[in-house]
Amino acid sequence: MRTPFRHRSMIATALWIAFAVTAQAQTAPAPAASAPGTHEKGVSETEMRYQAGSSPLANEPMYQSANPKAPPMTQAEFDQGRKIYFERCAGCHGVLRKGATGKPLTPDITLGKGTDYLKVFIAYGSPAGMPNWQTSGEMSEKEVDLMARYVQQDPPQPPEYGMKEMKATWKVLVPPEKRPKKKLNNYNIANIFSTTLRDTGEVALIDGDTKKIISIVKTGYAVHISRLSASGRYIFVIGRDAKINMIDLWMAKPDNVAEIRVGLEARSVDTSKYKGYEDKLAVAGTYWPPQYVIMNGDTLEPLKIAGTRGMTVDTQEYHPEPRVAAIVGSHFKPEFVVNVKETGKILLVNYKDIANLQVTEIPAARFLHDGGWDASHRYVMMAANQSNKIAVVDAKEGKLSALVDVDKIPHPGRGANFVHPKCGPVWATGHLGSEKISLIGTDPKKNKQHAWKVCETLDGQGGGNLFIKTHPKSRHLYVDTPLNPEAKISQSVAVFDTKNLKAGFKVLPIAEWSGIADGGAMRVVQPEYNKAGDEVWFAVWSAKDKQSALVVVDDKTLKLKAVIKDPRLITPTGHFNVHNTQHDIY
Ligand code: DHE
Repeated sequence: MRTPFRHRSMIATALWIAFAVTAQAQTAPAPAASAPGTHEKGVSETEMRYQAGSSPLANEPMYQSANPKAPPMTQAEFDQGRKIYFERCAGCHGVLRKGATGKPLTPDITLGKGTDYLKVFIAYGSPAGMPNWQTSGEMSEKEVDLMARYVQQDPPQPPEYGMKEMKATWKVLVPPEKRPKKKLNNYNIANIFSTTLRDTGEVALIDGDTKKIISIVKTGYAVHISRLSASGRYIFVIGRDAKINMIDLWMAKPDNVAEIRVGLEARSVDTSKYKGYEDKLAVAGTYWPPQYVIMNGDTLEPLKIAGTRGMTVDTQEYHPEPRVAAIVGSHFKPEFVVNVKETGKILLVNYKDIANLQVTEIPAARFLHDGGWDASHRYVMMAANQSNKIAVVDAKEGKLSALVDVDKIPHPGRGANFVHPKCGPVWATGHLGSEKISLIGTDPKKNKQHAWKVCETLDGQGGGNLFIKTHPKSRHLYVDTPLNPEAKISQSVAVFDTKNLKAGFKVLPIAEWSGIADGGAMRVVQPEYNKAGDEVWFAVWSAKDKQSALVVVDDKTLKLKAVIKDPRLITPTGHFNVHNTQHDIY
């Protein structure tokens, strides 16, 4: 049965689930069972909840400035308010409370509203998407009163983080000259998977051939993604605390060879992929401070930091904290493609001459989040999720090719490329806010009439999709729905036959196949192919104290092939195949 978010209560439940998902790594209590159910506008709130995950900034010391007009607060109350703010509110309202996907909450606005008004607002929420923190049981009456007073104080600013701070955390654990001169293990490293173990701050390196865990490597807090060096030798892992670990796959037992903390909060890392620059540079973007840093690809030595504060793409107003979201390395030029979320700009950062850094600023749309390459690797497709658009950038010409309207809250991960029977090559995205899957034509030469247009829209199982995947050797397209409020949908995936899209989708009950009896949520996340493109791996993401697993599906038969279970596989989420990630195959 096809189940989009048809009912308000489902949307509301999804919001709470999404919140629980993002907050899982933190100490925040589980959301109350009762869903808010008070929001009329609805679906875009899913993303609000999704973004409302706890920030590592909650633990940063910040200065309390006394605003004589604001209601008094003791230092202890202020510190508690700050902690709650960064655990619950900053993801939407911004670190400096200037507004992001949520409304601004600066004293010039909040003081005029007053404590009583703010208390009602926080307790009961609003139709525009503010959650009902008190009536949902998420905050006590006392906490609501505290937060109503807190948001009238001057927003404390987390510290900046520059070269000095980066260098102080930078460690080369094994210098390049002491590293192996050749591969010292027998692993087929192109088919290793790096699996995020979100809540333990580790990645599991898994041998894709034998399905055995090679090693568990310590990384940053609430670790987020893994990316590969151009040669496929090094894995770069970034945590939400902006810690990067560089793992050498040539070692007898692959392990960390360098690490650095590049800021206070981050999500993205990538490497130089252009010919002649293979393994030379790495780049990471931070949520706080709003900046990106180019590093030596061998050692992680920070070389150049560039800030992203500036004007928004549409109203051309100053934004003090535009976060850096996805970054990809171009194959066409010595450039990194950097998404700046709040200003809605895509930067093409040319790394040929780092001292005289040349940056091309492409106007896209606000709230750029994730995205990836088309099959030719010439066009990069980036989701401006709150704008319901996909921005297409021509990496060869350095220009915006199109802004394509799609459905509610596109969330492609890196997307999926295949050849459509009518439209030629297409790139696909699913949506957090609906069951739709948009297929966008990507061939302006031979299929011009379909290029940069939605050529077909498929109906998937339901909203709450995060990742979609296919492989050049496969005829299947897998669509997960981990944030769907219905367990049946969040615990399974839809699979389409790309040669016969009209047939609709089949449902694979991945969580059931894992054989886990009591995993709690058991969300099925992120399809990822092996190197050969004949297996697809899924994470069955359970609570921290429950059993999780990886489930491997035979792509030809769509039957269960293997289940990987191990007490060390705690909260697996993303998993990244070395070969496919190295070559941007998706
Ligand atoms: Fe992610 C990619 C940000 C929550 C799993 N996530 C990304 C990227 C960004 C991002 C900017 C793109 C990185 C790139 O390509 O360089 N993610 C955020 C958030 O801000 C958000 C919404 C809230 C938060 O507090 O972090 C968030 N993400 C999550 C989750 O809750 C997920 C499902 C589980 C987890 O591990 O935390 C999650 N995000 C992922 C994964 C990718 C990702 C698996 C990589 C997808 C890919 O195919 O490349």
